[in-house]
Amino acid sequence: SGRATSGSHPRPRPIAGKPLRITVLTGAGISAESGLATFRAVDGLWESHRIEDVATPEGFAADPALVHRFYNMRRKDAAGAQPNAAHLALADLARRHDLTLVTQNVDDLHERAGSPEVIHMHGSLSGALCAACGHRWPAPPVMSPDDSCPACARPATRPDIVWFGEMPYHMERIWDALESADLFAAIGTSGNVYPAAGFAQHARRQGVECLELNLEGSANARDFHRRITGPAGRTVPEWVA
Ligand code: BJW
Repeated sequence: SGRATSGSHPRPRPIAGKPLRITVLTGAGISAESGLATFRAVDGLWESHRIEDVATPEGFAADPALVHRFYNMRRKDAAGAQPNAAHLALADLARRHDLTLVTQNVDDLHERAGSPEVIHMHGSLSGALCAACGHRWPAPPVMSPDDSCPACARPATRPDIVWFGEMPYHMERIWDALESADLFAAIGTSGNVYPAAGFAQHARRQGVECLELNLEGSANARDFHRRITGPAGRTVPEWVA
């Protein structure tokens, strides 16, 4: 698959005045220009720990303080970041089309850009979850393993994040939105982590046009009909214009 040239991609123009049904999946690449690190850009390490060691239930069980430190840092970084032109363009797209916005990101930059509804399939930095009773509540800026659950009082708090081996959230709604879309677009995601990495193949099999916006071809690039190559802060506003 070569570089897609601008002008050859399907623009989300209304057909006969009717808005299109568009399902968008975003990944870490859309927040890169807001200054938030992607997962696989460097070597997937954080303080010499493999991402798989801090983003798994087993990693949390082995060293909850380490995992909380990782997410406390991420929460602070996200709070200090601003939405970029790509987040703003997707908020604008929702005003003109029937958009289902699914993100793998745990930051809130889509919400702060004005997107009316965001499906956080991998959870959110703004949520706390009790590993003992399943109660959810808004996360404080800094969490610790000693924090007790407001519902059951047990010290079993964790970030409300979907780790490896856990079931991503809202999957039924997401499969429905993929199947009923006119267009599926994946923005800034490397196509390494399932089930999100399988969305394009799933949509394509239902006859849905699939478009990728990325700096480079993703691991599942062949599942897309087209690619727009470049930084999301430029390509997404151009695409939705
Ligand atoms: C730019 C840019 C710019 C840079 N402009 N672009 C086969 C089928 C199904 C599942 C599996 C399977 N094989 C293995 C699994 C299990 C596993 C998995 O997929 N493993 C793989 C590593 C193989 N999946 C799971 O465990 C998932 N759960 C699941 O499958 O449940 C089913 C089940 C459960 C139980 C029993 C039975 C079945 C859960 C996955 C949870 C992922 N969690 C993480 C961490 C938590 C969130 C957090 O801490 O933030 O989510 S992992 C991490 O990767 C994070 C991300 O959301 C996710 C995806 O990363 P993303 O967004 O793609 O980022 P990068 O860094 O990889 O890529 C950035 C991209 O942007 C690059 O392409 C750049 O080029 C681009 N870019 N700058 C545009 N400016």
